[in-house]
Amino acid sequence: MSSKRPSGIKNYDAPAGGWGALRAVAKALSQQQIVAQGSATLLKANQAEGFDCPGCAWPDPKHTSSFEFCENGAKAITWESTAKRIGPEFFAEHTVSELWTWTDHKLEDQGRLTHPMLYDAKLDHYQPIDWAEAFRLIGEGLSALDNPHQAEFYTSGRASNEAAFLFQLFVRAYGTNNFPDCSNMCHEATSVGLPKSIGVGKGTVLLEDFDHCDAIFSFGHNPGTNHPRMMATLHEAARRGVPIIVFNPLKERALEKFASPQDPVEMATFSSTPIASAYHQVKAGGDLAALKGLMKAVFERDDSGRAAGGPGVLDRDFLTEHTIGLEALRKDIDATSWQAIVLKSGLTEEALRGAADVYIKAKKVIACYGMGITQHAHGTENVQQLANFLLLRGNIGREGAGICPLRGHSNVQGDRTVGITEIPTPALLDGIERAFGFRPTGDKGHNAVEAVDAINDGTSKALICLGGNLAVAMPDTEYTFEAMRKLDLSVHIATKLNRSHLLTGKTTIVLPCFGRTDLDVQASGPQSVTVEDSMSMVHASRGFLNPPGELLLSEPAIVVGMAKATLGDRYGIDWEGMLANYDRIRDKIEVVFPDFADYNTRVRVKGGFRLTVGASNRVWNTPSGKATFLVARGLEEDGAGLSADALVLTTLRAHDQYNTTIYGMDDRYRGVFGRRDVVFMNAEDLAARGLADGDRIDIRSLFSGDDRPRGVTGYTAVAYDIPRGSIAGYYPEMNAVIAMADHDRRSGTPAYKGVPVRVLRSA
Ligand SMILES: Nc1nc2c(c(=O)[nH]1)N[C@H]1C(S)=C(S)[C@@H](COP(=O)(O)OP(=O)(O)OC[C@H]3O[C@@H](n4cnc5c(=O)[nH]c(N)nc54)[C@H](O)[C@@H]3O)O[C@H]1N2
Ligand SMILES: Nc1nc2c(c(=O)[nH]1)N[C@H]1C(S)=C(S)[C@@H](COP(=O)(O)OP(=O)(O)OC[C@H]3O[C@@H](n4cnc5c(=O)[nH]c(N)nc54)[C@H](O)[C@@H]3O)O[C@H]1N2
Ligand SMILES: [Mo]
Repeated sequence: MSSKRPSGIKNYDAPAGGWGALRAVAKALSQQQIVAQGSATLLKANQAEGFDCPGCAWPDPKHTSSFEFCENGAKAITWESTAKRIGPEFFAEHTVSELWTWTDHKLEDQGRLTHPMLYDAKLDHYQPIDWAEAFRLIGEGLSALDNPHQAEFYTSGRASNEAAFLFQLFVRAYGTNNFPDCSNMCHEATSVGLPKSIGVGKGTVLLEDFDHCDAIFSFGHNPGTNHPRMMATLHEAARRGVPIIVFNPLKERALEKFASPQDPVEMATFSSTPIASAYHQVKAGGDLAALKGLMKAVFERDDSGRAAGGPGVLDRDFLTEHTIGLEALRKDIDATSWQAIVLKSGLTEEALRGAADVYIKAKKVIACYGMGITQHAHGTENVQQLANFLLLRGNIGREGAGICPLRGHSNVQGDRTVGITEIPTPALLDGIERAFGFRPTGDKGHNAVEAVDAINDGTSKALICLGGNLAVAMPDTEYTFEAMRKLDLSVHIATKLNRSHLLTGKTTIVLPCFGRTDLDVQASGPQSVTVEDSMSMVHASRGFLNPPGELLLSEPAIVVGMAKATLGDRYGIDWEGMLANYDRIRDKIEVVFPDFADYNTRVRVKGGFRLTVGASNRVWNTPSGKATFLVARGLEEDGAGLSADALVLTTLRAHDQYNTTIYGMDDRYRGVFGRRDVVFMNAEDLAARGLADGDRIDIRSLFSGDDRPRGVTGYTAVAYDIPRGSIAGYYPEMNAVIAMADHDRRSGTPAYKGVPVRVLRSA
């Protein structure tokens, strides 16, 4: 690569973590104008006595008494607890059309929302309204619909169990299961795929299992940026000599080497610890092939071992007692050629055999995975093949082994557990009937893709969002934006201003709510909320800062206000009683979901409690009562029909963002500074198109399911260590390239990480 790089692009050679991370925290604190109060805020995060960092869903170690350092947790907290505010004066000063021209970063960086606001189309301004009026408009709007299925109710995964439970109760009492949810864009492939494999749609490991495992397989996640507290765990495992085998198209710095800010020696000596023992740069979308290759190598080793008179390498006792479906899997893997595996994965047979040998040698294996596995048209199958791989040697349901999906939002898993689902089970309907005396409809509702489609074609006319930035998070930006502008009623419960709020319909309302850091005082006194982490641990969180203004309400209070205005006293639900004391909400959650028995007692124990995950104890809640090997489709279907110059685009989070929230313009570990308008490409792919590092390019979608043109123009190509055939750009900018219809048929998860595209020189 030439030494003259495009502007803002550097070769980043330092380890992840270390002093760079500490410097970034200091910068976040000063930018949010909270230097004085900020460090106190940080010290309270993720402590056992009860504050849950909204940064991610990685669990807290029980034994940590002091603040666990995490750069991006610090950014999440300082971003929320900023001293900046936007109230009526701000909105009087700026029209919505003007705000539309601002960047996503600038919109949110204005600070916390402080007043309920109603959009006035004539003036093109948001105007303050009082809460009673806001609730009245919402109640009126929802009551005016022909039927409840014309409304959509979105949940983003920051909402607490208490807020989400009240939200689903309100919506079910109103009469629909239209629950599009951020999980639909995230780990839905896990929620849909794993129950069929192992009887539960959640991870099976606990944090302690990492102390006992003797190999870790990591697929498609970037913990140095998105789950930084996980780095402490990986750092410890690596120092213990545990092989860590990574499958990721990009060489993510933290997975290569990491300096732990908790380690005084590494900090003092500027040294670091290598994390991955082997780094396999699989092609974007090549995991199905890689997993089939790994299993093929395991089967071959088993055959040869047995032919030589040995016991083989499969865990036969486990397979016989606990599983079904092995023959069918074996047949599929036998029918898959190494040639196809190598072609589709981009990895050599030797590399895959080497990784399989590590797997075979290890007694206890944990497999971790993130969006690189789930966000594909075959995301559900990816997840199931990963489960297959673990099951072959009994690596699920015992100490030191298991499957570990890395959830995104801090309570995305909990929201699903307490009833945010478009497909209610009979048990859920029974539970609500038991607790509240009415039986909600069982009609299947909409997931996120179906909700946007329904809004676009006019079948849905109202949208209420409990947090998030739905329009920007979803694929097909232009299509989604058009849809949002057709709404009769759109309501956003939010902490900060974002672009979804600017996509106004007939009646558009923004309601300011408390965040996780704010002290929530109700009639009975200060309240705690509860959340469930990636490992099914439920624990309490209490805010500790004075809320940013007099007028903000808690999310439960806003849901109760909407419910009363819409439902009156339908079904005699005691909304006010539950709001006065969140213990009463938890008492009801426990009636609906018996797994929460003694909720209020158990959640007050330090560290909280774990929900039942049958598979962790080898209880398989599948129809057969056994763990089930599932067969995925053949590799030849991948990319069938695409032209020879097609590339696969994957979309990534930069180090300075939280989903659609852009904290800053740097992506330090990838060597990108002050810009996001870049696309990472292999140098040979550039050369093959007559392009060079730094050239301006356009990206066109090759999705063939409709005639709608999709693309982005004027991006800068950056030569990068990424497999040939794969390119990468940033989320959410690249959503303009992704078709709504390009999603996993089984789970509805958009194929954000496997987008067929063509790259051209900019005109
Ligand atoms: N600071 C911060 N923390 C966050 C978030 C955030 O935006 N910022 N978001 C939160 C949320 S909601 C979520 S879901 C998680 C997301 O956490 P991750 O799952 O880590 O998210 P991504 O950045 O989308 O990228 C995942 C990784 O997958 C790799 N990858 C891309 N395509 C493929 C592929 O086809 N195969 C394989 N094997 N790998 C691939 C990418 O190179 C990248 O390293 O993080 C949560 N935590
Ligand atoms: N191309 C591409 N698209 C993707 C992804 C990808 O990898 N690539 N990832 C997908 C994934 S995994 C996810 S989870 C979605 C994320 O989708 P969302 O969850 O909808 O998006 P966020 O950006 O997390 O939402 C940010 C907004 O939430 C509000 N907010 C923050 N805290 C609170 C709070 O405590 N309460 C309330 N009520 N509001 C709050 C603020 O107003 C802020 O502007 O995006 C998806 N979209
Ligand atoms: Mo997510």
